[in-house]
Amino acid sequence: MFLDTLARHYRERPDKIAIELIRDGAPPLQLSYAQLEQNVNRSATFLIERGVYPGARVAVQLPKSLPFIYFHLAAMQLGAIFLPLNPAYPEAELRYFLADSGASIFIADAKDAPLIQSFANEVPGLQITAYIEQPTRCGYIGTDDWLEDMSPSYDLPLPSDPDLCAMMLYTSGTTSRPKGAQITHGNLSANIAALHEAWGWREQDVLLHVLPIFHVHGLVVALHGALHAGATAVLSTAFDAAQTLDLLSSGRFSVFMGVPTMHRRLYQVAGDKGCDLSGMRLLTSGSDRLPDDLFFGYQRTFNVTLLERYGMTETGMNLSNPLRGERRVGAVGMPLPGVSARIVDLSSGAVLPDDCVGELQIKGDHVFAGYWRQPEKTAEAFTADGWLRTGDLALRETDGYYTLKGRAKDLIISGGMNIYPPEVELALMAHEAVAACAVIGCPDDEWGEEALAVVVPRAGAAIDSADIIDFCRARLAAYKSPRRVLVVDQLPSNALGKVQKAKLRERFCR
Ligand code: MLC
Repeated sequence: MFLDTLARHYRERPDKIAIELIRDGAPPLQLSYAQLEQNVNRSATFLIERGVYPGARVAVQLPKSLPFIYFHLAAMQLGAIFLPLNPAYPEAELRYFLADSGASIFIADAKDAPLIQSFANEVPGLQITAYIEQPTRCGYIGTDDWLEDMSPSYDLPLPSDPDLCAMMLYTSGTTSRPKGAQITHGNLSANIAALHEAWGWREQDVLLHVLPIFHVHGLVVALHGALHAGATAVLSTAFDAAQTLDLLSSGRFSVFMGVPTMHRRLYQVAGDKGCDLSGMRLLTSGSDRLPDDLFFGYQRTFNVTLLERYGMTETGMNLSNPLRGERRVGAVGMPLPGVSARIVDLSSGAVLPDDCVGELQIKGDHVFAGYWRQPEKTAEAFTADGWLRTGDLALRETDGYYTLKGRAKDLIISGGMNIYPPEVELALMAHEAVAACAVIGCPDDEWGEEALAVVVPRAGAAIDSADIIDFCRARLAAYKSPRRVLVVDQLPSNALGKVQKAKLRERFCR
């Protein structure tokens, strides 16, 4: 399993750089595999001393930093369930995630301590809050009190049950509040082994890591990918297109992963001058559809062909264009090793032949174990014969390539982040001036889609767009809040009273 492979790297290449953290105004901080092991073990001791036991939920809301990685690996090592939280979540979301997961410990950035202390004792089950000082500034290699005080000796066996939950990633839904997707050790191992084989990961690889670290893309596909290979991951704490392009053109890196919004910014920064990145082994794009103009523009500008792949939180990666062979524009490739895919008619449930559009369904050891304490939602996510319904529409071409054709689920993807309209609509409905609302995604060159709120005011109430946006931002992370608000007298609905979002998109998306 992934942790066993990592333990082998700790032993076999102790001096090799596992992680390098790029810092503003200071030299990069380098961490060898031996130092990583030592600090992960110290962090495990820290957790044990605070009562963490196998199965406990360890919630962590830290910036992209070394302590985040230590606690991630330490929690999994202890058989606990790691729960990463986006640093952008406001109090209302934090309360929900902590309460729903039943986290017993919450590790957060010290700057947020006053806010967290103001509500922590109201969260059922939460026993311990621990604060880490300014992780982005120093990065911690045994120089910080909390780590130094901890023993690095650690002799508990690594988890051996593939069905044990390793981490929980919250995803929203089309009808409910966010649900915790339970990812097991077996899921992680199956997916990382498949990617290792398909993408030819090797020890010599140097990954430039610019993604957020609390999603499956940045955490599993990118970070685990590099660590599983015994390679080096160079972490930038935020994405800056000009800095990233400088780094990519330095010749040091072999692998880079991004979402289309990042790739578009890189391509715009490079401009007509371009930049030859053909020395790099692998540049991937995912988390949202890669537009055709970006695929070709990237080829012209950088002399490389992006490799597009398809995944989701509940599964990790499912399909990928080939490392060698045709990377087809507009296609998300073929099933990864160990992954089965099929296309199913949404109304009859019949499996469709090639070239027909239906729902993409997935099976394999990488598919998650269900939603945390939500058996009905878990049951809805799977067919009777055990296939995961992705909610994405796709077709399989006769030569085996899959192409996405739309969504059967109500979802907006903006800059690679999923925004679930029902969750935003729930927030909007709490506003006293809102009688009805619908949130739709409109195409946008930079973000892929942007969220637009269409709002019906209560009788006699006036809608102030800025106020509505601020209201949402107080309840939801900023990226989920609508960017525009439009006021209408009435929402179009069908005979069952369901809002016809397609009509709204036709009318309001420019
Ligand atoms: C930031 N903002 C966004 C946003 N990201 N709004 C909508 N959608 C987003 N994705 C907001 C900020 O809050 C800010 O608001 C304003 O937009 C401008 O911010 P910015 O500085 O331009 O944005 P930046 O910080 O540069 O972020 C853009 C980005 C980031 C593309 C780098 O969104 C990002 O890292 N995306 C990657 C997401 C990802 O890793 N997804 C993987 C999910 S896993 P204001 O008003 O406060 O200034 C998954 C499975 C799979 O999907 O297959 O991979």
